[in-house]
Amino acid sequence: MKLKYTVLLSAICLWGTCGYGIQLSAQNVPSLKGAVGDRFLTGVALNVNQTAGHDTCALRLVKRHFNSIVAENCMKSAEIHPEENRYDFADADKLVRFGEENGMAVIGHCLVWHSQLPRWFCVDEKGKKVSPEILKERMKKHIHTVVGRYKGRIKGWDVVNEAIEGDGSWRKSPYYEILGEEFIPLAFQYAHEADPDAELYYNDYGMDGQAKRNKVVELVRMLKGRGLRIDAVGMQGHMGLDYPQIEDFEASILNFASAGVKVMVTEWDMSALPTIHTGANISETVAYKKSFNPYPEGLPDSVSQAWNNRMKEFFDLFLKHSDVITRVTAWGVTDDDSWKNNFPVLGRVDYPLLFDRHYEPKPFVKELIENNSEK
Ligand code: 9MR
Repeated sequence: MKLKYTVLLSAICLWGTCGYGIQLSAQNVPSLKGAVGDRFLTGVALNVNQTAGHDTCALRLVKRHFNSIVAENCMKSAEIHPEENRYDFADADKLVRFGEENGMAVIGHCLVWHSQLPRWFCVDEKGKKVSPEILKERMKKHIHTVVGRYKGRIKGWDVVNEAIEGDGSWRKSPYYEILGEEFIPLAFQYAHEADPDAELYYNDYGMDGQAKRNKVVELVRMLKGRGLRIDAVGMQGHMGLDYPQIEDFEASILNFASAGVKVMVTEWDMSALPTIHTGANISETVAYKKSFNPYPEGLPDSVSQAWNNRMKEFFDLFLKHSDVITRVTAWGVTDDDSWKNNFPVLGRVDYPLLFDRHYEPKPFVKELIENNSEK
């Protein structure tokens, strides 16, 4: 009797703390990954609070609904390689172990990126840019060490992140300034040397734009032309209620696929707040104004409906192109986890992810699960 009471009580507590998502966590209850099936991997980015095991409600959702994970931050070079002779693998190790224990495809993010780059990486002790030879050596060592550590355990790597501007020109990153565009094939070469079986990706935001789309196609062709491995292009998929146009997003999927690579939606989220700008470059922030943060207490039904309809439209697009799309990854578990609460304006309350702050699936996710479990 006492035991029954305790079990009942803990069930009520879990319900109260973690919401409907937890109910879905019970065995044999339909899930998002079940609804998607083998059409593509259903992925999510984890933060360190989650990989450390603290956010247990989120972890239950992750285990139930997703079959692929990626590190939101802990594999970036500033985190994993803060000083030239010091690596910090603690969080990344936890992430990889969690993925393995739960039979998930683990994705590595990211090897070469101008942002979250440790201060030492591209300069000498006097703060002057290092020579091309030194930067090549550093890149090689970084990539060989990180990729090598997880050899055979990571399905694929975002090798180069955000190297192209919206107008189709090369981003003038420290890598570019020192090595020119050559840093890109070098990074792919080093990654392949370190784990010949790992898939390799180019990842970027704003991929619906024509100029960037064309440049990415050119880049894929250049890498392939040199005999280098590139498996997929990652379209980050940071969206808003009024961008991107679904036709433009679709055109990019088709263009990338026809260049001979698979496509992944790697960082999917959709802001429900007024659009300030459409970029994802974290240095492009804007000062807070009350009018930028209109729904601190919750989304009005009309906005929620528009958001859900638009998310469904995009999800249907991903399903339509599941012959070329191999993974769709949400950039965080619940709305509370999202970087969008602080970008491009610090301190807003946004609603961009698949699960809400009570760990409940959003209506379009619920519908997707329910429709697909009836079949
Ligand atoms: O979501 C990430 C946020 O927590 C970090 O502060 C930020 C800087 O490292 O990076 C965010 O993730 C970015 C991703 O790594 C690359 N594409 C754009 C994402 C949003 O800025």
